[in-house]
This record gives sequence, C-alpha cells and structure tokens, in this order.
Amino acid sequence: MRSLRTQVAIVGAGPAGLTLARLLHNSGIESVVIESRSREYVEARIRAGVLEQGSVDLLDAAGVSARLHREGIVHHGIHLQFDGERHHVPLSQLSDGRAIVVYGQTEVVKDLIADRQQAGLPLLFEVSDTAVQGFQDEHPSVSFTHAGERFQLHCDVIAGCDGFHGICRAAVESRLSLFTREYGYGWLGILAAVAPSSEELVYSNHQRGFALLSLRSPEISRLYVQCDAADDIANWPDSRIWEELQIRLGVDGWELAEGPILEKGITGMRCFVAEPMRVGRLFLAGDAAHIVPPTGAKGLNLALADVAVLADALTHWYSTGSQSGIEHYSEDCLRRIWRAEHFSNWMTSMLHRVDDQPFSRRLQLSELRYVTSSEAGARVLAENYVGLPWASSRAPV
Ligand code: FAS
Ligand code: PHB
Repeated sequence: MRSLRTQVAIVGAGPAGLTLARLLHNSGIESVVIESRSREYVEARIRAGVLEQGSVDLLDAAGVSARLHREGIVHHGIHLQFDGERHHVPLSQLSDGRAIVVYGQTEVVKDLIADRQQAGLPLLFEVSDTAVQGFQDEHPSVSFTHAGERFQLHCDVIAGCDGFHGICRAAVESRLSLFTREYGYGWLGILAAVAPSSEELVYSNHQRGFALLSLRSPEISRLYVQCDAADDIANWPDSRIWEELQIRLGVDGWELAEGPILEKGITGMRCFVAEPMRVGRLFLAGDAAHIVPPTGAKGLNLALADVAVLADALTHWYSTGSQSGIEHYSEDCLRRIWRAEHFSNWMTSMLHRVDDQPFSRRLQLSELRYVTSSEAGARVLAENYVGLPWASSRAPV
C-alpha cells in the first residue's frame, strides 16, 4: 500500500466536496479529493437547478462564478398555482432585493472540476474500496484503490462529502442520532429540449398531484410531476408525462410547449438529518449528513452552506490553533439545516396530493390562498426560498 499525505482528505466530488476543496485552497490549505464515479458520470448527473443568493455569493468569493454570471438566469419571483389560478410571489420585493439564480448543479460541478484540473490540484476519479479510519485518535486516514494500486492517504481531517449513500456517515452511524421522514411519493423529472413556457418557476397543487415547471436555459425546460415513490419509469412513456404536465400545469389562455425529452428519472422524497455532523476528525457535509425534499430547492444550497462553515472553521484552526470553529461546526450547520427541513416539509405538504381526505385538501387550499393573498404569509415563503441571510464572512446564521 502506497502512503500519501495531505491536510484535508475530501471524500466525494459533488458540489460539497469540490467547493470545500476550492475554499480551502484559497486559504492555503492542501486537500486531496477522491471520487468513486468517472468525471463524465459526475458531470452528467442531472440534479438541482436553483441557487440561493448566499450560494451565489459563496461561489463569487471562491472565485468560480464567471460562467454562472454569464449563463445563469436571475429570477425575482415564482408562481404558486391552485384551483386553476396562477399567483405570482414577488420573492425579491419581499426579501430586501434577494434573488435566486437558475443554474444547474451539473454546471456548478463542471466549473469546479475544470477549476481544480486547471490548477493541477489532486482530484482522483474512479476510486474504489474507500474506507476511513483513525479519525477518533487524531491520526485519520482514507484508504482507497485507484488505477489498480492501493493507497493510504494520511491527513489531519477527513471531510465526508460522499452523499446520502456514501461510506463516511456509514462509518460512524452507530454514534449518531438519525431523524427521518418518508413521504411515500416522489418526483418524476424530465429534461426537455423546448423553450420554457413560463419565464419563472411554476409550482402547481393539482387534484391529480403536484407539478413543477422549471428550466435550465432559454432552450431547455426542466419539469416534474408527483408520482408514487415506488413507481417504475417504464410506466411513464413520454406521451403520459406530457399529458399529466398539461393537465396539472394548465390554466386558461396558457399552453405548455412540448419537445423531445432528453432525460427522465424518478427520485424519492424524504427528510433526513444525522446528528452530530462531526466525530473526532471526521466532518460530514452535504447529503452525507442531511436530505430535504426538493420542493424548497434547498439540497444543493445546504451542501454549500455546510462547507462554507467547515472551510471557515478549518482555516481558523490552521491559522490560530483555536478549535472553536470546528467544535461549533455541527451546531452552526444544524441550525440552518433544521430551518431548511421545516421549510421544505412545509412547501411539500402544502403543494403535494398527500391523501384523498377532503379535510386535508381544504387545509392546503386555505394555506395557499393565505400565502398568495397576505404579504406576511408571502414574506415567510420568500425569505426562506431565497435563503436566509448568511452571517459575517460566509458562515450562515
Ligand atoms: P452528492 O451526492 O452530490 O455528491 C457526493 C459524491 O460522492 C458523488 O459524486 C458520489 O459519487 C461520491 N461518492 C459516494 N460514495 C463515495 C465513495 N465511497 N468514495 C468516493 N466518492 C464517493 N437539490 C435541490 O436543491 N434541488 C433539486 O431539484 C434536487 N434534485 C435532486 C435529484 C436527485 C435524483 C438527487 C439524488 C438529489 C437532488 N437534489 C436536489 C439534492 C442534490 O442536489 C444534493 O443536495 C446535492 O447533490 C448535495 O451535494 P453533495 O453533498 O456534494 O452530495
Ligand atoms: C430544478 O430546476 O431542478 C428545481 C427547481 C426548484 C425546485 C426543485 C428543482 O424546488
């Protein structure tokens, strides 16, 4: 086994791991990023689409936002639709001018990988048999196989950025408290080569189920319909998907343009939080530590918020020797995470067909009418959707 040495070993080259690596590099801290999938696979994975103001500011500070500002689309509002009516929620007007940027997670990941490669910094794809050890006795290391050779990467700290199905949380799960809520339904998402039929996102609560109109560019639409979490994509020919979208998003005088479907898939929905997010010298960040239902567009943004806190904490530790930042890492992140869990659960419960009880539906419609008619009600949605302000430098409140 070949020994290597770095300061921070980062497991996972998703948005959390790659952004952390860049933030640490800007602070003069070395890291090695290891990833189980190929670069092509990671860059092709269709996921999130909406960046909060805080995430855009973080990527600006990290120095990797040039293309985001060239190609990202700034939005100042969304629409909520129910009972055949579409209501605009002026997000920026209700949140002191904060906005969102529509820029696919795939694009964020491509920018971060290109940046890392251009700087000639260590980023290893297609590693296998990854394991973490020694993080309890201050001699952490990550072992893995790459290009047929076995390595042991000795480090000061391990950042577990390997997502919900990764090995880092699994390595400490018996020491953690896990909190979870399953919804029993999921989203069928499509990427279609057709201009979006609305300039801003449309979230629709329909008797047949939820639907969302989103986008990736002026030429590419991103659309979702609620389906059973256990449903099989084979049950959804393109014609059925478009038929459901037309019904669930339709309003008088408006038509949904259709086009070739480039990609489709079903993703389950759950709330999940693992506490604490630190065990010794192992720090969990992003989906490795928490999952939110995508209705609030928080998953990617929470991952970036975690690594902003972790990068600040590690920079403080390396520069002053003080452990105050790393000792408060978990507590500082969990405050924002639980706020996002609550908001995402609220949006999900308000917009999805949850059961066929008339009482539930009337409660939902009452809530939607309130949020779209009361400034106070709309402000709650707006300030959470664009993302609550981040404190001081970068760390979120
Ligand atoms: P990621 O899962 O993105 O990255 C983890 C990385 O670790 C992966 O590249 C994985 O290959 C790698 N890895 C795993 N095990 C490893 C090992 N043993 N060794 C080395 N590497 C390993 N969020 C939204 O805000 N809006 C959305 O619409 C939305 N849609 C989603 C759709 C799907 C299908 C999924 C799964 C998630 C979606 N999310 C959405 C949430 C998503 O965007 C995540 O929040 C985001 O990817 C979190 O980033 P990371 O924490 O970096 O985890
Ligand atoms: C997306 O564009 O993929 C998207 C947008 C908003 C959400 C979820 C997903 O709430």
